[in-house]
Amino acid sequence: MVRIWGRRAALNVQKVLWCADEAGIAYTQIDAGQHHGVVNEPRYRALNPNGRIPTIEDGALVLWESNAIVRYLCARYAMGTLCPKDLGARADADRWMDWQATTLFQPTFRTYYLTITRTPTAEQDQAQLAGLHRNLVEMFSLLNAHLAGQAFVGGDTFTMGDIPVGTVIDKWMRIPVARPPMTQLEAYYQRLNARSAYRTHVSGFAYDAI
Ligand SMILES: N[C@@H](CCC(=O)N[C@@H](CS)C(=O)NCC(=O)O)C(=O)O
Repeated sequence: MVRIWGRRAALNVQKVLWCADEAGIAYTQIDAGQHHGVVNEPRYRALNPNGRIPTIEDGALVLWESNAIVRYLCARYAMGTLCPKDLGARADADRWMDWQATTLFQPTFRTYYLTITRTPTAEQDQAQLAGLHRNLVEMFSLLNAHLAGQAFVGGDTFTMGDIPVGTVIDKWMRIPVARPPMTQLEAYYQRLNARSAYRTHVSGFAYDAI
């Protein structure tokens, strides 16, 4: 039984829970982070010295970093489906996972999202927000164009490559900000929402849930 540490509303934990359900993995989830505490306790720091969430335990294996966890779970429990066997297709999925972590999310989307949802309007830096919004529209336009003629980021089938970007798209689609129409991205969001694990672990939460 895999143990997944982290509060359910956290985007990086949502990736892992969504992935676990897609892969049909038996797991237990343990609340940690924010008001749940736990992350500063020595027993948690022994598992994850960053004091961040998520962390998983699978037998003797302890792993942190959400995208690494998603890669591991897919390779271990969903090889040939969520983790493509073909190395080119796998690298393509990896590419979108890395793009989510290093280009889309950190620092741009994370800063934008946290400002919109956690900072009182009077304290928001509107010039900074406008710049971040411009960058995000450029990035989502790139993905929108990529999705023309294909259902998922790696082609016609859902893979691990869809999981990190899927969690960010959910927040982007629901935060109360202006979004230029993006037909393919909107259709992709609907396709993700047709998956019960996505509704359970991602879009079923309030966009600003803590
Ligand atoms: N790069 C790490 C980031 C982990 C991270 O920052 N997680 C956030 C939640 S999404 C966290 O631990 N926040 C503090 C908390 O919830 O107590 C990953 O992808 O796992």
